[in-house]
Amino acid sequence: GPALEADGEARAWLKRHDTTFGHFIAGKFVAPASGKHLATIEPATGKTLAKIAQGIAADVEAAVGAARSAQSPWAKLGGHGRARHLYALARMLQRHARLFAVLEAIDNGKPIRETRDLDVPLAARHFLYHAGWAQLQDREFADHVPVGVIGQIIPWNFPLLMLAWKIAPALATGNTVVLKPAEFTSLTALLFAELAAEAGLPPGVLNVVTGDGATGALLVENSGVDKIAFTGSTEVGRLIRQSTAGSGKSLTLELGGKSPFIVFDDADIDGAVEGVVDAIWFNQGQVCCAGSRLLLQEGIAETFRKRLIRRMETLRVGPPLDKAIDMGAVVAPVQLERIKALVETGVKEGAEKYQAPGPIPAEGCFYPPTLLWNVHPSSTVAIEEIFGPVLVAMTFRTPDEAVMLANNTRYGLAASVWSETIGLALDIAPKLQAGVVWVNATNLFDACVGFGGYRESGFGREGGREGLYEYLKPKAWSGRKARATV
Ligand code: TXE
Repeated sequence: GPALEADGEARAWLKRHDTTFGHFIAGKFVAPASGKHLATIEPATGKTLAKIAQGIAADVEAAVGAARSAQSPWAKLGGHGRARHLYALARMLQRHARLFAVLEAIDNGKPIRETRDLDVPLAARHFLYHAGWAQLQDREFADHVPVGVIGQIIPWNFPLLMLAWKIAPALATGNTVVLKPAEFTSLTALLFAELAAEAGLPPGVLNVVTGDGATGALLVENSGVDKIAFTGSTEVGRLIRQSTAGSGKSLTLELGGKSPFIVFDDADIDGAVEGVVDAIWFNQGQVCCAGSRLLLQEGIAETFRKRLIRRMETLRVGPPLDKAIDMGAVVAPVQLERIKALVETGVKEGAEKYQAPGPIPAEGCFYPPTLLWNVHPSSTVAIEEIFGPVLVAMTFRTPDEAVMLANNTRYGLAASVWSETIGLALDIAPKLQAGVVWVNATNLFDACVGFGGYRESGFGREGGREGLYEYLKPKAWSGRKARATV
């Protein structure tokens, strides 16, 4: 069928590597020191897609060593020299956009429409944006130096885009990188590293070590690493913070969220319903800033529920390479089980469950768009990040109550406010404890705006001028005029 034709190039790439991958260190693939591999499955079928290397201390050591040797020449290249490489990486992504989009869709389970229109172009955009900064660096950041060797650990929900968010600012500012992609979704990182080397990126500037959480922990503990940048669960973020405490490593964390989506009585209801679709069913809800808590003002709650359910009936769940689907598969069986268990808990604790009636594939990790209605603010599903296509809904009476409910979370990544009264929206926005507030909108991302959390959603920013400072150290210079010697 058409799906098979579409994934021909990706399958050919996998076959060229015998579907078994080493780490990518100092410009080439190297066999894992342990000799051990992990299977990575295709979420839509449950079948093994490829085998990735399980990194142990010797692999991490080799990668950190390669990054260390490459760092000083990379920094000495200067901003303009590095900008040329970043532009080349952006062009490389654009040239192979289709291959990346297909590989990402089959490895992660997300719709090809999203990888084609968002993941890949936004990743390219990140390199272009940071190439611009690299060109300005010698002038704009003369009183700063690179941090050095950066260990970067990324999650599975946006594998390629998170790679771009992490490595573009680090490389632009003269650092070198050891990247540990998530064990479920390492393939686009390996493809990227291979094609980056072909595009002329010097060996050792970007190294990829694959493996599970244990490999990540080894990278965090490695004494040759100057900074750790992590995106993932709040639990692992806490472990990393503990293990880097007192080490002299700097750290940035982008963690979980339970972001509120607040709709006032006077909102454009149809617009807000579309906003909800994007907020919670984009990428199967596996988005750290997903608008997962719907807060509705009482006057429109019933109308909103009816329109939302009508819209849910039109959402199509299916294989990632089908261009007509709205939702693909969730990333792995363990994640599917987690979602199912949390929804059961929600129902036990009193929520009314509504699921879209459309057909979903029998095999693979599929889960329907789900609404939990009448959720009590203290119930588990109102508090825990579900990280799946599950929306929980609550109501409020007054704007003050909306703010209180919205901030009633340990997280603080994002928030959406919907009202046609701009004065009301602008009054509410600053009161919301979140790194980004969207007004009559949701999920707007821009390379030139720093993204990151408050509270247990972490610290540090990615993107924008502020994101660059995360990869630079201030350096003060002062002294006296040299006394002339006779
Ligand atoms: O995340 P982990 P998991 C949340 C979401 C999800 C839950 C579990 O709620 O259901 O976390 O997902 C590496 N030291 N988010 O278990 O474990 C791991 O190999 C160093 C939210 O997959 O945090 C992977 O590369 N590294 C989130 C990365 O950390 C370790 C995105 C993320 O995996 C490690 C993902 C350790 N001890 C999950 N243990 C978001 N906010 O975007 C694991 N890793």
